[in-house]
Amino acid sequence: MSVFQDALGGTRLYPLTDRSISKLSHAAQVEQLNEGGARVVQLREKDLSPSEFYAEAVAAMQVARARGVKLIINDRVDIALAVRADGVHLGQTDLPPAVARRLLGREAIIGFSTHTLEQAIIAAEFPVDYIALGPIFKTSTKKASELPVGLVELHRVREAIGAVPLVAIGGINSENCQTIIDAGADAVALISALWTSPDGPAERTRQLIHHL
Ligand code: 3NM
Repeated sequence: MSVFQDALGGTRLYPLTDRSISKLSHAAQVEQLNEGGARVVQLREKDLSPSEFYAEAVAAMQVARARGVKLIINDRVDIALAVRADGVHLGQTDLPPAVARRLLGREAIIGFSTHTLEQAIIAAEFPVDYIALGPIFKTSTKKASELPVGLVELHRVREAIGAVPLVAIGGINSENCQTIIDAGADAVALISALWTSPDGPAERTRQLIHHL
């Protein structure tokens, strides 16, 4: 089993934090998500300064360690290193995965965002533990997101990247998540469907994990 699949702990849910939607600290979000059974969480932060994000990440790591949750830091290899996170999630314009691997070591979980079949094929040769593809559907959470890739392209990526774990992201919710798994994703990454759920994030996390 890959380190990423190991981190998922038998679930297919990969939740991301979002302070602006949830109105909670990253630490409180990790707590809520783990309350619902999440085993791995990505801290995604687009507004705080590095020093503020560092302080939030330290607090989130304390919660994660106490609860046995794996934490992946979005974009920032320096912060992942500084807080001894379990890994980093890189975008197309972040540090190259091979450089992050050199800095973080063999044990770190490294994920990489792709938005087309071509990018995913290239990414499959990189030293990454999973490839993310998105947005699968229309999303308003990511500023300047690319055009939706859809289920057919998701399936093509699945066929093209062999055994590399595949995470689908963008516009995924309780209604469409099963179609994503059926199209070949190993896990679904969600933001707004968790943090805007009328049932609350912990309960929605629980439902999704049970459902998938
Ligand atoms: N990355 P929601 S789409 C963070 O396409 C992110 O790589 C994307 O939020 C990509 O679940 C996206 O609310 C937003 O649609 C996901």
